[in-house]
Amino acid sequence: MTDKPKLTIRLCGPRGFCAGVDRAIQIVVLALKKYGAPVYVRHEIVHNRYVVEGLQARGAIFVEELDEIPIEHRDQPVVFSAHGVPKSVPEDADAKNLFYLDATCPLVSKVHKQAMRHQRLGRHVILIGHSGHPEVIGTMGQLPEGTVSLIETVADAEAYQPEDPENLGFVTQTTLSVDDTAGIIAKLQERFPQLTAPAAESICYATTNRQEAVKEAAPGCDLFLIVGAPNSSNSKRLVEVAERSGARHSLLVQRAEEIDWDNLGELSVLGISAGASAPEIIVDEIIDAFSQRFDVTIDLAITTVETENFLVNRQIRDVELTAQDMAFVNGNH
Ligand code: 2E4
Ligand code: SF4
Repeated sequence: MTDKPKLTIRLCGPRGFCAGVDRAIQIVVLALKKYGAPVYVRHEIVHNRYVVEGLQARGAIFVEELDEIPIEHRDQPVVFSAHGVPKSVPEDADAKNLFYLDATCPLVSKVHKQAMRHQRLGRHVILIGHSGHPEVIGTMGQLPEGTVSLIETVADAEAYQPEDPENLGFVTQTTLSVDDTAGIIAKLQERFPQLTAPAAESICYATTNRQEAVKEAAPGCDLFLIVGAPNSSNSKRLVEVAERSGARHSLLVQRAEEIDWDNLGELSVLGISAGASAPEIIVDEIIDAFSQRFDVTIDLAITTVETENFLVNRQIRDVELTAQDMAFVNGNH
């Protein structure tokens, strides 16, 4: 007999690493193997401190801009993060004679292409997204200044005054709230019936699936923990989805040590999911921390199974990963 209080953990699936994150981390690990340290990475490869520190320990150096790469290291590779970069970044890398590997998620690149297609067909581009986020900076930076307008909210969609309302096309950031975005698009379509949608959905499969799983699991949860970082757009959206879908309270947590055990309130059902950049090893760490204090039963809340897999850049496909490398790349080490 245990005297610990009973706790049911509803563990969402899919959760954690998506195919784009897996690929981006693999690119840095493969580059380190093939070219040796240091490998520079422009911006956090994905928004997760554990991943960044793990790569630093292997010899990666993170910078925000290419200018930070010392001249004597300009023969070492630089990797662009999964969030994508404005066109000016590869141009600048070429001008500096740098060798770069682009780890932009293929689904972000797809949005870039859709934005360029709108523009080629004479449409002013509306980008729905969050100001200042690196993916938004990257997508806006595919097009000349003044040819993209950023819309963040329904209020922005209401106030927007385009020069040519008949010639508009939209794309979105890949990690937005599915429901909020639908509201913004509905408002834009109501005001501009000619507005052209992208040929394919911009919010990606991983964002959609993680939100759907949280939505299903949230009703009746006393607390919903989302493993993820405060600068991770997709993780923050999961916190909102949990609260809106019926969890009494939801929190973003980066590591088990952050949990404020004395202030969790009455707990009998706990939801757990993880953003696309959060490694599974941290989910395990958090479940272990609860198991030390509660008599835990795990209830899997799985809405779909993902099989997506993205190939890494041609130049590094010949490098082999050890089992330990693979465990790190998959978030299990
Ligand atoms: C690229 C695109 O965009 P977000 O802040 O959610 O990035 P994060 O690094 O947390 O997640 C991976 C990722 C990267 C998601 N979409
Ligand atoms: Fe790509 Fe979607 Fe993952 Fe972002 S969340 S890296 S767009 S698969």
